[in-house]
Amino acid sequence: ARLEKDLRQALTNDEWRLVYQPQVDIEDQLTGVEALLRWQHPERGMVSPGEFIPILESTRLINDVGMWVLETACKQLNEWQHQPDTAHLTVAVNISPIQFREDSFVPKVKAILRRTGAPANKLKLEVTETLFVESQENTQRKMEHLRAQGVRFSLDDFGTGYSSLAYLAKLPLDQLKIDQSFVFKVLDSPANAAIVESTIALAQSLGLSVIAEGVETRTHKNWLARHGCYAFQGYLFGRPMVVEEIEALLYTGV
Ligand code: G
Ligand code: G
Ligand code: MN
Ligand code: NA
Repeated sequence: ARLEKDLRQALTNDEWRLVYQPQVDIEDQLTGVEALLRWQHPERGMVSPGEFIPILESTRLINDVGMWVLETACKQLNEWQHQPDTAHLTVAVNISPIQFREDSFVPKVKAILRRTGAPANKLKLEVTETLFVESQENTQRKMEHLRAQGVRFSLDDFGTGYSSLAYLAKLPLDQLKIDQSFVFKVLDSPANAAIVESTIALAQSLGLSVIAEGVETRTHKNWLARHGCYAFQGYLFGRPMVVEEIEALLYTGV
């Protein structure tokens, strides 16, 4: 209850922060970032999302906080697009199904794009399979609307949900994100390796790009590249960090 009360005040108290985790290509060059939310609590210090996202969702506070995240990420995109060294960078933002299902979601995203001047085609929304379990037609319509504006969709935690694969044929996705739980085990579990190989093949045959998260070692990266995955995110390239550290990577390399 205390946590919920504090969460209700976090927005007005200016306690939300975004950190950014690098996404790189086969040559370890920075191609973009994933924006990750942190709560700078006056007494508890940095609180991680595992502790507060469920509460934000059950109280629907996720709607306002999620819009703060999008707006902050889009302001960053707008700053980056005006400098030659950063103009190519994409920003991925996690979207809770609760937030996506709001009637006002699409108009709000469009308003944020307009207000911030961010290039829509550099914005990637990370959604999860849970979103596709119910009201598929509504979901499809909303995704198509945003896709028509240039916004891209990446399917987070791929393979960890319970939904069928039928939605893959219908929804305007751009990318599958291989979940870290599969990536961690590719070297020692043949079953996991098979799942990752099949995911890469599935993405290729559907014309989607594929990115692996949770890449912690050079050996993991090389295995993934050998099997046709050429985009990566994980501690090998960098932890979630502040904007200044992301920009420094462009000059020093990861
Ligand atoms: O930041 P960290 O790597 O600890 O993230 C833990 C979980 O919190 C991940 O599943 C991530 O998707 C989720 N998460 C992080 N930031 C956001 C956000 O801004 N919105 C939503 N809905 N989830 C987030
Ligand atoms: O569910 P989502 O993909 O949004 O979760 C991102 C989460 O994964 C964040 O909490 C981030 O800190 C974490 N993460 C990113 N890269 C790595 C990694 O290489 N190893 C581990 N253990 N966690 C990672
Ligand atoms: Mn994510
Ligand atoms: Na994930």
